[in-house]
Amino acid sequence: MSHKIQTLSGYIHEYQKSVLQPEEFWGRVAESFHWKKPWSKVLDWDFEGPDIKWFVNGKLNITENILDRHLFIMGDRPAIIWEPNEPGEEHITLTYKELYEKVCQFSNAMKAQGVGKGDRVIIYMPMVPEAAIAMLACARIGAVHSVVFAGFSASSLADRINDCDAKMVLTSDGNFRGTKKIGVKSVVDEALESCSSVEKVIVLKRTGQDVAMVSNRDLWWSDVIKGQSTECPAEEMDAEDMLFILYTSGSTGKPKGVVHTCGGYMIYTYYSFVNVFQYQTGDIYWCTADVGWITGHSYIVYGPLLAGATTLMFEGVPTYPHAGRFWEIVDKHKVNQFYTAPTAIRALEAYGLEPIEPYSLETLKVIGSVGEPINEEAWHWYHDHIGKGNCPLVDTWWQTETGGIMISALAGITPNKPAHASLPLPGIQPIIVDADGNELTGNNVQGNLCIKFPWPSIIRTTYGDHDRCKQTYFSTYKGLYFTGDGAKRDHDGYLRILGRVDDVINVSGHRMGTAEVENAINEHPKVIESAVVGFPHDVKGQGIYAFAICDMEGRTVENLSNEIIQTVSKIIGPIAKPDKVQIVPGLPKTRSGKIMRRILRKIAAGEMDQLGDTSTLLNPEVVEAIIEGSKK
Ligand code: 7RM
Repeated sequence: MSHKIQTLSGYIHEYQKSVLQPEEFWGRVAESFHWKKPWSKVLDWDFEGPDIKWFVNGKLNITENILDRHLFIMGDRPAIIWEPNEPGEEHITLTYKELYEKVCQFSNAMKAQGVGKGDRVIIYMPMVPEAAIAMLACARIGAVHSVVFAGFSASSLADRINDCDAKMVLTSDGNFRGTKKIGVKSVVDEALESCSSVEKVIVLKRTGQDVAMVSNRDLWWSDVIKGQSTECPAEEMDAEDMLFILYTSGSTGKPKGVVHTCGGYMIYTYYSFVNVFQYQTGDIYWCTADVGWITGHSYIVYGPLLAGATTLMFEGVPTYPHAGRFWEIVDKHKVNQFYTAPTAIRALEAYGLEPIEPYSLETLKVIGSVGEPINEEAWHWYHDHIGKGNCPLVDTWWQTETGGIMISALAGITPNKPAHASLPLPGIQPIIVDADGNELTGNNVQGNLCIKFPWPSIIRTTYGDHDRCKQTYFSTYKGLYFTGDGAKRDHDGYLRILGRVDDVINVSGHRMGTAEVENAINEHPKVIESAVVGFPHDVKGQGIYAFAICDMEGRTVENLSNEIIQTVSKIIGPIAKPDKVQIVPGLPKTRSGKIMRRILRKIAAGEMDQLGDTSTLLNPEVVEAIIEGSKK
């Protein structure tokens, strides 16, 4: 089964076919998968609804395409290599056959605990093989998984559990990250105080730390799998049945549950994986993301395993026990494709070249970047010092909502251009529009990035609130999917992503809604009003800058700032902590009472000379005071 593009002219040819005859194009890719029943129509769509169906009436189970299909030819090949946090601990290799057995066994265990097709299961786990096993076991029995990044707070976890009415939570006692041992089960316990839908919690023993087990609710992983068969029939799923929900931040307060379905997601994650990374049988592929993010779903678990690849999972952090850990792992496991985030590159760059020197990195063939725009300087460092100047660097642009990589070079096939995601994958039809939605054709244009035709892994809905999906993505410009990103098509016709044009901040590749952070800050009893903006940050890409009007009675600026930071950490999680909190006497507002974030963004960036006209503000005098305060 190969749909791998081999040459530049092959790319051009495939791209044209995919645009002129999309149904024929995707039908042909889908034919090489195992379907329990064939589809009656490749695509039914309407962006108004939105109502998008791929492989209509087709029946399948994604795990049959990941596991059963690979058993005979490559049952003994490694599927997952797991590298633990401690370099001294043995790594684990699971062959396709072993993965098959573990997934089936855990599927049976979940069924025995009352989980069935359509039930929602929360996975709140560290980066251990069982996290992938849990995802696949859900998919095997038709349960809908929702992985929540194990760094989120109890209240963020509770919001997600309640939003999707989850019946079960899969978790671990704790999590090793660098020098730290972090409680995980304790966070679940706290979250469940405000959740009534959860019937069972299954706990994997990882750190061995003490946990409280609630009787009739909490069970050990090792106990529930005891005596369970290592064979489990794969549930028949409609192509449009839900595969998973993944919560992501947007420009309004509450994270939304992005829904992906079985058929289209399977086809597109496979297709994009083999083409972008030019994966060859036997290669060792490593993506450093966490399974709590979409990158972990599509390019640690589903895409690679659908392709029969060997995917490496790393439990730890880039700087433990030393800043060369990534490179040590590349050499140790002979990694061929390495996929990481610009923030990790910039953080490691700060340690200089010394940590790289002991390692040859000679097995690398392809290096990749994802999560935020990669600045030219970081691009060159990554390309020269990690790729040694001879690995194509794929700058992959995509989103939780797109399910898979949309704009990227195909490694070694289409041209590499620093800081440019470059060209759309076959089947992807991006356009740049002006503020009124007019398409800007030709080169040297800049505007908002939209997609004008569906692709198989496009978002189907936002869980429990279809109108929110419509409003967020399909209403800004009629007949188009709006990405929320700005983009430029340069003089050569390559696309460069310029970052968000909405109220979303991208901190180290993690999306944070400004409203979400403001809501958390406003929970502090001393805060009267707040406004949050992003500002340029050397390592994180963007940092979080919070302006807050507060009642200062009984507080110093310093202790109140710290309390605000702690409040955000408690409510959302440490990843949302503001880098800077400024207590202000007022916030700049329009006459209709809207906060002028544009002005706050300029102040946060230190661009005081570019504030523009502030005279039309309701309270222009406050701007001076904020500028003064920002210099402290
Ligand atoms: C995969 C992922 C999506 C947002 C997206 C962009 C930004 C991601 C790139 C990028 C420039 C890239 N999903 N983004 N990749 N910007 N170049 N290669 O990150 O849902 O968490 O974030 O991330 O703004 O809209 S995500």
